[in-house]
Amino acid sequence: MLQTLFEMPSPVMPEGFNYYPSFISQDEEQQLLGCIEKSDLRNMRFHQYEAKRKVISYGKGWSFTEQQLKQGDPIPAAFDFLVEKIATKLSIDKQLIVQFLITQYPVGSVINWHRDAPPFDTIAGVSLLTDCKFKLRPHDKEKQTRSATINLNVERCSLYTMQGIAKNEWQHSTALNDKIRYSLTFRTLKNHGP
Ligand SMILES: O=C(O)CCC(=O)C(=O)O
Repeated sequence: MLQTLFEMPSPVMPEGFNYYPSFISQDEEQQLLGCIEKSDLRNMRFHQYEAKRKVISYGKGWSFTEQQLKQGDPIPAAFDFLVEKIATKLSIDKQLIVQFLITQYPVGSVINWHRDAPPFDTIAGVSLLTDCKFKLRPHDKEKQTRSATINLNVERCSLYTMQGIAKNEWQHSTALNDKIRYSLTFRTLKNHGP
């Protein structure tokens, strides 16, 4: 009874944002962590600034400095099962997933408010090792009131997807984490037709 009284209602998310708890199993999480161990993650650079978080990008990555897409190494085959699982959830062909970013958030790191890069259409994020406080607020400054900010507890092993209004008209960020977290982010391109 007490638990029911104090349970927080699920926040109302912007159109185009979907959340799927327990998207991967704990065994799949371990398998992914094993693959990540072999990846050469480097501190994220943004112009002269070096962020605390470490990343490695595969496929068509977005260069912030040059403001264009750059073709990188192909997505390693070890992650195929996850690409397929996400494509199935999105009801798309797996070939449309053209970008894969592994991000390691050391303790005390964040990703600040931003909108995702313009050429991308759908973003899919899987969280490993720990939960994270994921925040969304309108991109339009006049609408950025305190009450307009949405906080969602994005759980370990969950998936979120963002497209349309949620991607283009909202910004997102994460709160400071107190445990190491990995985020696996997959992206499709806009205008991917023939
Ligand atoms: O940690 C996350 O899930 C957010 C990732 C993100 O926003 C990004 O890579 O641009």
